[in-house]
Amino acid sequence: MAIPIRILTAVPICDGHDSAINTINLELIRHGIEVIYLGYHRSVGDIVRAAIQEDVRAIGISSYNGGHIEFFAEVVDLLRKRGADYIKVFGGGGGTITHEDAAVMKRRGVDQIFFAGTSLDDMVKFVHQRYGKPREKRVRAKTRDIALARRLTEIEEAKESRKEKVESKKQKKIPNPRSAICNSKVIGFTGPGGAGKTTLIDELVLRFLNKDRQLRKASRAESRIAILSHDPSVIGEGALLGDRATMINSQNDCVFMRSMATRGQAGGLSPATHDCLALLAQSNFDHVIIETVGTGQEAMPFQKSGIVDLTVLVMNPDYGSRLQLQKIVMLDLADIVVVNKSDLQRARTAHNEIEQRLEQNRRAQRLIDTVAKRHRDPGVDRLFDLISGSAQSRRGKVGRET
Ligand code: B12
Ligand SMILES: Nc1nc2c(ncn2[C@@H]2O[C@H](COP(=O)(O)OP(=O)(O)OP(=O)(O)O)[C@@H](O)[C@H]2O)c(=O)[nH]1
Ligand SMILES: [Mg+2]
Repeated sequence: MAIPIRILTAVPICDGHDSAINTINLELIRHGIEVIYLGYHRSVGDIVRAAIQEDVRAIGISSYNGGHIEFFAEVVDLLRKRGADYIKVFGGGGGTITHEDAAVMKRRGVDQIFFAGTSLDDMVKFVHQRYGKPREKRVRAKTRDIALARRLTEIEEAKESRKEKVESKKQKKIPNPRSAICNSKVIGFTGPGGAGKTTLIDELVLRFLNKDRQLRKASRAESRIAILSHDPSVIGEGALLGDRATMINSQNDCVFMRSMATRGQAGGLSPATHDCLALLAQSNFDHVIIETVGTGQEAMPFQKSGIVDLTVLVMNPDYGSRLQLQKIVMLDLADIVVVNKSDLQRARTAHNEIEQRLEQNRRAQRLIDTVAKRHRDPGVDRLFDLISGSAQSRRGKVGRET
């Protein structure tokens, strides 16, 4: 089975024309490519950081509002400065980018520009031919993020090409996430599709960064967070890895984010998750956050021994009725249950029903209501206090948090 090509796509700063790139993303995915979509209105720095962390083969930029000669060239230059000129740059922008502009852009290091009227087939063919070949032997990584990103790719590709025997030798060097040298706190987020997991994580990251800024003023110590985010895909097919487009605050030098496709594995994670998580947990991050894909009633994604310290189940108030709650296995296993979207009408009923369900477990689980899409939401503040360890010690029973 061929290893999927990973590509990052984005629209430049001050440009909201995302309709073209959405069409192109879909076509690439349909042809087996994994597309990490960063969204529109993105700076050169955000694009380059994301491309390095995701260890993509190339960056596809869609540009309509002018300034493309400078913007594309700045991306190429910053990749070079960061020691990542193995990542190539290509793109398009209808009739906005002229043939003369494209010639200048190519001279400044851009691989290819596509013009109005090019068929989607031709673009897909280009990506396969230019970026689908096996990588040349890589030179020594110039930064720790490049080294980490490559190691994650090696783990993922070894699983994919069934070289587990070779990989298992290397894996002996990767300790279990909970072993002594892994000092990161690993927090797992799971829950049904669209419950608000990504939005919530991004708000929590903002709080981590703000807290860190205050601490740094006092001690000058720098802390970093890692995020391992999952989106679904079937074996041999592409995937849209779109969490970066939602995680605005997490596009920050203090955050190392990696998007993974499940590549056919059921249950919310990828075949390579455990080993990638183990690697991140020993890579000097203070917190490692993992988000599963949207899961079903039977899912227990973190059950595999020792994978996370703390599990958070994010629920949508619209789960159905009390009967559905009886079937959700994670309600028995989660340390913290969040009723997100508590701005919605059914949220109060949902809170009461879930509270009663959790009381049956007789475990020290916490229940918190949040509105993740609202900035400075007090529910998210409470969740942050619990997760970051600054909250009071856990109560012995389910506590009402609102
Ligand atoms: C649709 C559109 C809009 C929509 C955008 C919807 C959306 N969410 O994307 C709306 C109506 C919102 C809009 C708004 C504006 N627009 Co407008 N818009 C267009 C329009 C008509 C089509 C662009 C498009 O999506 N084409 C469809 C794609 C699939 O086809 P294509 O462009 O031919 O691209 C081909 C290749 O280049 C390639 N390609 C494109 N990108 C990429 C990326 C990669 C990685 C690859 C491999 C290939 C590739 O794919 C296609 C293959 O055939 C163009 C005019 C035009 N005909 O180009 C103006 C145009 C881009 N808009 C323009 C302007 C000025 C604006 C506004 C500023 C208008 C205003 N005053 O408010 C705003 C700005 C919005 C913003 N926030 O940035 C100008 C830009 C002029 C300039 N550069 O100086 C244009 C050129 C119109 C014009 N002639 O004046 N716009
Ligand atoms: N009304 C409301 N909408 C929210 C809230 N939080 C998130 N959303 C919206 O819910 C939608 C899904 O949010 P995501 O954060 O992508 O949800 P997710 O659980 O990560 O989704 P998957 O990863 O696809 O399972 C987005 O449109 C958010 O803006 C909230 O508190 N209230
Ligand atoms: Mg998500």
